[in-house]
Amino acid sequence: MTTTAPGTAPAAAPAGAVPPAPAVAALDTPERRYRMLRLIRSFEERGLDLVKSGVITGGIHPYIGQEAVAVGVCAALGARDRLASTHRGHGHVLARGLEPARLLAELAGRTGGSNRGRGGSMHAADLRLGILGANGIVGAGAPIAVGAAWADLRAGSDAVAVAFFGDGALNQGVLLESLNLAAMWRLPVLFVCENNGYATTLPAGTAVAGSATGRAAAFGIPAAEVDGMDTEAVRTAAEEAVARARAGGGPGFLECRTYRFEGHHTMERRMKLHYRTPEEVAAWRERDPLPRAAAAIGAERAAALDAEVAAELAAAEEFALASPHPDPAGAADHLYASGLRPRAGVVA
Ligand SMILES: Cc1ncc(C[n+]2csc(CCOP(=O)(O)OP(=O)(O)O)c2C)c(N)n1
Ligand SMILES: [Mg+2]
Repeated sequence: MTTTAPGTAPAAAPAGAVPPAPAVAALDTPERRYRMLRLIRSFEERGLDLVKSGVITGGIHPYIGQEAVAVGVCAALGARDRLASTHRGHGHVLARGLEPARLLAELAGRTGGSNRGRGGSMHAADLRLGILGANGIVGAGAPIAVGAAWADLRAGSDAVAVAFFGDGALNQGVLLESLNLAAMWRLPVLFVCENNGYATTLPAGTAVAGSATGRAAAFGIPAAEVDGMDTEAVRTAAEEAVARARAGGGPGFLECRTYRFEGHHTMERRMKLHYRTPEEVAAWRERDPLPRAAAAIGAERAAALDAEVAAELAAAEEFALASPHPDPAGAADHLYASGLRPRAGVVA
């Protein structure tokens, strides 16, 4: 696996062919990090349109507002590292290097998608990039990352595995079990809690006893609270935790305080829910990570990168929408690993 600058269009592979291995996104400069923030933001904004127009069915959980977490954490990773994502996972997989064309094709259920159109938004994966998958089960990425870290450690690799999860996972037993195993076995895992203040409509303040970092501390895992609207603050904290884990120092935990500017899910737009005040949303929008990152590279450079991203996304959409839907006759394909024998008594 190589690391190259983002922005390359996916090669048009013939139907059924395995596309070439994509490159882990290089996020090693402020310009590249800004570009990725913009790519995720614009991808999600276009995603909202495509849900509205019915091109993406089933809806999405928009990541808009939280981009600094995905970009800051992925900037701290190396080519062999892995990540387990969440139901709000587009930012994570894009920041890792999944081509927007293949993610969009996946969201639209097309064969050119990362999962051949069979997974959709909440299952986007690419094992060649170490993306172990988005995940519709709250907290379920944590044991997957722990398992990956354990396997890599046993194989003699120095890879680190990241588990992203929201504040809603803080009360899931599986997260606590994962923290325990990671600490007991000194596994190279970085637990990243994206605390956006709400689990669907439930405010974290009314649901989470104690604190996120307190849970990590209970297992002896070093934990830090980070401004999740500041890409550079997230990156610095993630680099420190990743370096420690890679050197055999065991797991780390970051609580990134962030906010989603959109609803929990695109369905929410039609539901007229009132669980956040307009003032609260406006106050967090003031802390948007994009203008901050743009200021660091200068307005002119940021505008040039915005134009580059717009062109990349237009090409991505063209690729995704030209890609066919899977043949319904193959609906049962890939459900079982090949070579498995049928269970006794089951007629093949
Ligand atoms: C185990 C489990 N319980 C409940 C749900 C339903 N559900 C989907 S998203 C969500 C809220 C998750 O909140 P959080 O973890 O804070 O992530 P956020 O949506 O804020 O990114 C819930 C309860 C689920 N998918 N899985
Ligand atoms: Mg949340």
